[in-house]
Amino acid sequence: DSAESINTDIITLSRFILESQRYDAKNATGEFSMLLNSLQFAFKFISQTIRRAELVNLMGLAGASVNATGDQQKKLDVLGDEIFINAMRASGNVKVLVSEEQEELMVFRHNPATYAVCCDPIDGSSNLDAGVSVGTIVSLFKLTPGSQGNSKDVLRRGDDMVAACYAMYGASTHLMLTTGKGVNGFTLDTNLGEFILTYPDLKLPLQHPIYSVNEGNSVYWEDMIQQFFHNLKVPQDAPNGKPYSSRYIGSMVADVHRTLLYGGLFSYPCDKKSPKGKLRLLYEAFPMAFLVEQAGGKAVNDKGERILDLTPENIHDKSSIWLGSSQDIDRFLKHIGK
Ligand code: P6P
Repeated sequence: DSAESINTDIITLSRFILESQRYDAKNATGEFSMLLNSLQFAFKFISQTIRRAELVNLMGLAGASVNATGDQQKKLDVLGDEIFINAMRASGNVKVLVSEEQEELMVFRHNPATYAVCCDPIDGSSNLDAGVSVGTIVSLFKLTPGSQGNSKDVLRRGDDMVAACYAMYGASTHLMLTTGKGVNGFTLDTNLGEFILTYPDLKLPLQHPIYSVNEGNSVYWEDMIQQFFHNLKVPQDAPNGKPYSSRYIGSMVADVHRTLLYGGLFSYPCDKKSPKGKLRLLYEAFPMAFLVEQAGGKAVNDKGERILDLTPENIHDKSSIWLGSSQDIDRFLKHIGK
């Protein structure tokens, strides 16, 4: 680059958090900055591990490769989980951790810890071998006074979340983050090893003619849902008389990322195979609903209930989900009479 074209005042994630903490001077304990630094370390490490895996064939291919000592190479989702757990334990301020890869809730006996973290360390990992973008999804709750370090710290209403984010490991590594004051997006500069602010105060379009759903499930949907998607495809019924385009990657982070940037509608409805839905409430639906709402969109379930009004009974509870541009979600709500 010629000298004048280099931006010499880049905003890294660390600087962004410090500046936002400074505005919240009243409760700027630095705890949140510390936790976010541990989170971003985990995202960088997972990102690098995934990219290296494609070279050293770490991926869980059929008859998984074995290393020199002959022991079974770990699949990437197990590696991602270990990386994430170690980073959260080392942060010193996480007491409770829920992971999609761990049947039981994990408790770290730090004191004083401040946060409970729920995560899907590598969401969409079944697509990894095909080089499809995958990601890490995280929801954060602040411990309530008198917390005993158990499931009560996370079996809470979605609105109790203090932050949510995902890292998407695609052509670049992107991080979308909300702390309840809008959504900001960052892109990993691998030379600097820093996440750089690239999507300040992101807002998704009010409406966009894209729907994203696994149509392979359509015979298992209830009629009302089949009719809704049919109407999006029939020109005279479709909004503005033009049929919607279908875009489905099958990796939630990638489908939601596209929805945040372009708008439209993403859905995983309940069906006869998955009567409670497929996606998990605590570490898929909740964080994505928080991000989409903060970007000006909406997130509801098949019954039209707001996702962030729900409370899980168990840490791996599932939910149907419809999220995206507010006018597209309103069209669904109207269709079901809400
Ligand atoms: P289906 C990936 O396995 C995942 O958990 C999400 O990332 C994705 O949105 C969904 O499941 C895809 O499910 O049934 O369409 O393959």
